[in-house]
Amino acid sequence: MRKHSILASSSSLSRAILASTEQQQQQYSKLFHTASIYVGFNGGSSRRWFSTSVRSKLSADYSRASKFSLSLGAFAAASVVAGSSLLLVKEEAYAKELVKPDLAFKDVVLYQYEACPFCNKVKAFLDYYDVPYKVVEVNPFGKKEIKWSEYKKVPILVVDGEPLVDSSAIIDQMGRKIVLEKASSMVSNDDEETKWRRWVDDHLVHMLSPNIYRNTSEALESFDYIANNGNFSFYEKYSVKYAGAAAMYFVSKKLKKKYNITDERAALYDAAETWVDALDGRDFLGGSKPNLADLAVFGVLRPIRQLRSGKDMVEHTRIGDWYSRMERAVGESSRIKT
Ligand SMILES: N[C@@H](CCC(=O)N[C@@H](CS)C(=O)NCC(=O)O)C(=O)O
Repeated sequence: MRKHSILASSSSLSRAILASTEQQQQQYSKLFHTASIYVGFNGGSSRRWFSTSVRSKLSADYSRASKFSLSLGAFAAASVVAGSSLLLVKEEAYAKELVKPDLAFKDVVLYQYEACPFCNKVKAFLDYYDVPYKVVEVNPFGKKEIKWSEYKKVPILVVDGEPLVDSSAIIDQMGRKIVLEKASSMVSNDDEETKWRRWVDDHLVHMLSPNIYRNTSEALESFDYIANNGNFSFYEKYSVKYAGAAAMYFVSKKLKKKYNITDERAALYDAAETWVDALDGRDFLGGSKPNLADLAVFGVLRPIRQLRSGKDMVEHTRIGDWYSRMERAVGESSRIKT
């Protein structure tokens, strides 16, 4: 009965959207654009699984090595130890960058939507540089959590009381805070890095909505996660899943037109291949370590990775190896669980 009425209301909503004026459609679009970014899964658990399995693989290697050394003698043992060290060196190359304790921030709070690609870009940066942060999940209807702010979008990062807005600007400013003292080339005007960071904001992010809402089952898959992980009241949670999925299905068709996309999957695969071509055989765009463009691409793709579209992307393109290296490099989330 309840399901029936929800479906009925979502189909009236769809009809309403189809019949609405351009101005009304913009309002629908705005309402559900906000909900639309609630897509994806917490990459933390898969990363934890990954690092745990790498650790257990290494310890299994060590335990095998010691048995081997007992039976074959010191020479063999030395070779195995050398082999394991090589594994460790490779693992180290993919490790996160640690901010020195004297540069640590006292209080970092991220106002976000769990699956917003821009918020995930900031999280990838904070996780990679191991900056501990608290998260405030904003309710898109009303946004009372950011009432204090004139800027009404997320992410907003409050660093020791100072609010920073806009994902790329936040990363630039945080980068400068760290780099000034660290004297490394983390924030550079490197043309390649800047160019690909822009590509993420101007091109890659626009591939997401048309893909995750491309048909009713993918739209429902996306909104199931959104409903269960966002900050919604009991009633909002149920209406968001069905009404949101129905609305975004239609909105995504409009977005396809706006961004000149004919086949959304092909466009997503094409973007993934373009990125792999840009790597030009390197582990990361930054070389042996990720740079800010690597972190930006990884951040916006992370929310869709476990959805149908993300799985298809990894299955049908060459991006998977780089993505796995990024998971290892970014490592565990530095989010403070409250
Ligand atoms: N250029 C901004 C875009 C931020 C943005 O559009 N955020 C969306 C969530 S993904 C938002 O807050 N939308 C709220 C709204 O449009 O009312 C950034 O990079 O941070």
